[in-house]
Amino acid sequence: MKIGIVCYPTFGGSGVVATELGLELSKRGHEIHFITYSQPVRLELLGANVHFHEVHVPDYPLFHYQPYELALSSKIVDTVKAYGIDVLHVHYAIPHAYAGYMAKKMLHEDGISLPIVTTLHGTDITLVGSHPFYKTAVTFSINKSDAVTSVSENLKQDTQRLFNTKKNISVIPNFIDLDKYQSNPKDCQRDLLAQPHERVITHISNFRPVKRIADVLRIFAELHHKIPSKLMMIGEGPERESAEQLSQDLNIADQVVFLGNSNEVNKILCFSDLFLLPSETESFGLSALEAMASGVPVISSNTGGLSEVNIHGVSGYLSPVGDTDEMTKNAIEILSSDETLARFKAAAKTRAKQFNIHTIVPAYEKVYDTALKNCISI
Ligand code: GMT
Repeated sequence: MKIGIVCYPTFGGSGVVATELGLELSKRGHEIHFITYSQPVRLELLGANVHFHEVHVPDYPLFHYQPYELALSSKIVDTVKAYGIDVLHVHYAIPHAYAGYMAKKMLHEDGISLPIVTTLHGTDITLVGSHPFYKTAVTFSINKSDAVTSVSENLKQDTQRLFNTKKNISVIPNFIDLDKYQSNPKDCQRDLLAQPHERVITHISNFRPVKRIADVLRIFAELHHKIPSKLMMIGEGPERESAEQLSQDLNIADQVVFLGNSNEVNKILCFSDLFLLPSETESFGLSALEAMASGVPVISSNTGGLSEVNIHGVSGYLSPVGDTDEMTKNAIEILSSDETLARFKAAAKTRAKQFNIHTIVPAYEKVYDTALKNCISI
């Protein structure tokens, strides 16, 4: 099958899922065409079966806002015509599902039918999409998609509730390439960042307010008094500066390492002992799954779809959003003895196997088949 993939090419979870999906589909014999404004960050290998088509938005002084959807929908039409794409898979509803629909309509004029599969990732529904400024167009784009998937049962329910839609939504969870997370001792250079007696705590995100970065630092500030440890903060975003300031204010700056964005989170997770994800909302929590695949237990909030990933008392613990006291207590419990830590590490790894890329990706292939068969005519 020839599959067009539209996504955000950045470090965000939706872009990572879209990229890993495209690469895996290409290994399964499909021809993949990424259509986006820059080469996706995890797309290192462009091969015969993987193509990248860049969307250019020329700067024009008349435009206060540059019309990205317009450029994207034109690029989709041109790419579909040039390469004979069978199905378009758009990741993140805004504005991709809308641009996809416009492309479908334009192609229809030329007698070409293009099924659109929309994958909802989280904030496109919970934070941005349901805002009154966008809601009408997002509802329309969801209803006009030939197939809709969401990354958790919780996100499916949120979508049905917030958008009052009867659209059938298939739940296909985030997935993981387990082979990438098998630690190779040569790549796993723990001693560069921590002393042998210290535990290593990690947080990975886009440092947006929804991640509650201050909670990460507060949990760490409490726990490091009881357990010598280091905190690895991976990612970039609007809260990074205030996080660095807070780590000074909490007197933990010497124990916290801000590493910025990384393409190789597996090389840090391989020596981590605990992962912190106290988000305000989280449709799935791909970073928690990446941690678990590396055998790192997760202390998370009990919000959104996190309970579909992290199992309380098994792969880690879940607590109410903002309850940093309980999160700290649970973190200390996991880290206080080598035996308990080893038990949680093993259970986290076992849990991650449920989300093996090789078992989840075929579910997308089925959705493409269904969308092709039932393509809504315009
Ligand atoms: O905020 C992020 O984590 C980025 C965001 C995105 O859209 O790129 O991630 C969302 O999609 C991921 C992949 O499906 C999910 O694992 C994340 O939980 C989800 N983020 C939120 O819901 C906040």
